[in-house]
Amino acid sequence: MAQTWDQNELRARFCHALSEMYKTEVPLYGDLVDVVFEADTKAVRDSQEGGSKVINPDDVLPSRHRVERHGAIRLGTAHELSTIRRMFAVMGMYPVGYYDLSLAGFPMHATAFRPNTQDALSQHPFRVFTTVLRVELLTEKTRELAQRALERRDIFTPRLLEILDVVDKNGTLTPEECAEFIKNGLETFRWHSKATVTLDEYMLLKAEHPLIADVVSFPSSHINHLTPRTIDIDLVQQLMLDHGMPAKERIEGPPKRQCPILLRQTSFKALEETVFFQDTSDTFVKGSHTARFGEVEQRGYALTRKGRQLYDQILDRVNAEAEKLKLKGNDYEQLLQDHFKVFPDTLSELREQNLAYFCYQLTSAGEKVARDDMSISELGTTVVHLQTLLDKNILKYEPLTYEDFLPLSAGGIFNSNLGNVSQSKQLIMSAEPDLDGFQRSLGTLIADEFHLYAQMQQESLLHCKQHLGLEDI
Ligand code: OOG
Ligand code: NI
Repeated sequence: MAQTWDQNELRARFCHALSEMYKTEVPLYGDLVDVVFEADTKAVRDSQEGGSKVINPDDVLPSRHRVERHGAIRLGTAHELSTIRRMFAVMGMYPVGYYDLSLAGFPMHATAFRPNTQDALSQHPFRVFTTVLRVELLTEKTRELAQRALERRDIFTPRLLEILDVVDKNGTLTPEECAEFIKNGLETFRWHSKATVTLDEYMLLKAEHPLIADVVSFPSSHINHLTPRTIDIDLVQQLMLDHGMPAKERIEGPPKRQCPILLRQTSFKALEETVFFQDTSDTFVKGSHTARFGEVEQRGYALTRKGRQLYDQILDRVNAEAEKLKLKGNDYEQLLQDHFKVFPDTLSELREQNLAYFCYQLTSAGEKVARDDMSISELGTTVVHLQTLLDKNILKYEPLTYEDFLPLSAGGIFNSNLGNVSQSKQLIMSAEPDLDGFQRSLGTLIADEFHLYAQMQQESLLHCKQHLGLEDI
């Protein structure tokens, strides 16, 4: 069915409106956006002045960077998840990747709602990491309390639900309905300082796990952080400290490299905010809650399964050794750098060893070959090896950007923002992942992120093959 609205445009507008709302709710996030702008401007200037840093100007302007950000929300029920799925689909955002957070001791699992084609990503790459509580991993005491509180709330406005029904029934949205969609959609993510539980109940939930309290105690699924993308995260970290912002101690993820891989992230620590808890006599008591923060990320190359395995192996070794030797701070960074030396750090090695995904394109010489059939025969055959086309400078390649998340570094971020966790952590850590259960609640299948990258790489090769008039590459 032909759509009557532009999903990419709606996503861009929604992301902008959400960012503006979050700036008024968490002013420090606005400061962070300014710091990112300052850092990126400086990084571009330095690279243009011939500094040592190699920055691909395509990565800078006009680019995704100015607008790019991700957010994170936490949901409580299957109904909330399936409705969020319908809401994000209106903006061209679909579930990609399954993240089992029980590995890090959280009674939750997650997916990322994001655009899933290169075209949509290049138009506006907004994504939302969406966690869902696994009530079956709670103790009986908190499970009942959580279920009761979650049943009572409705995180969607009635008008939003009507609009979603219109989309499902007719596949159409008028410009007025799009505007209402944004206005009503924001309500789902708005912060409310009035809790839906009593202070005692909150403390009980929090004692089991601070995240349970965050999911269950409020009438909406407030956005818990927004994350702009930067081209120089080390500089942002430095500037945050210079500006006296409560920055996290270290940048999560891989170390700084010539060829950046996956994702590096840092944040300012969550703020303690005043909350009014229900009282038995329908009045409120004052308390506080710590959950909302601002984060920043630098995106690197998407790794293949093989590349990702190597990354995970190295990180596991680093963490085991750091724990044994009780290494922290600079010592930890040094250990990380040392261990990552075995991860190839040139584009050609990453490609030849099948560690990262790439997009192939015709060079200008290649374009000439494509225009002039005669030159094709110079290649001698209609089936040409990819390496030959690269050697002959007919094709070139560039790495695909990693569009997803790193649950373990997410774990680091969770931990630093929510204080210590309880003994029930051990129990949670022994739980199995539950992809089937997640998909059942979602009401659809989750796309495999590796599959999406492989498909993009394959499509770029197909495109080259067709242009060169080859049978196969
Ligand atoms: C989600 C954390 C995941 C990231 O950047 O890895 C995330 C959460 O805190 O709910 O956003
Ligand atoms: Ni995040």
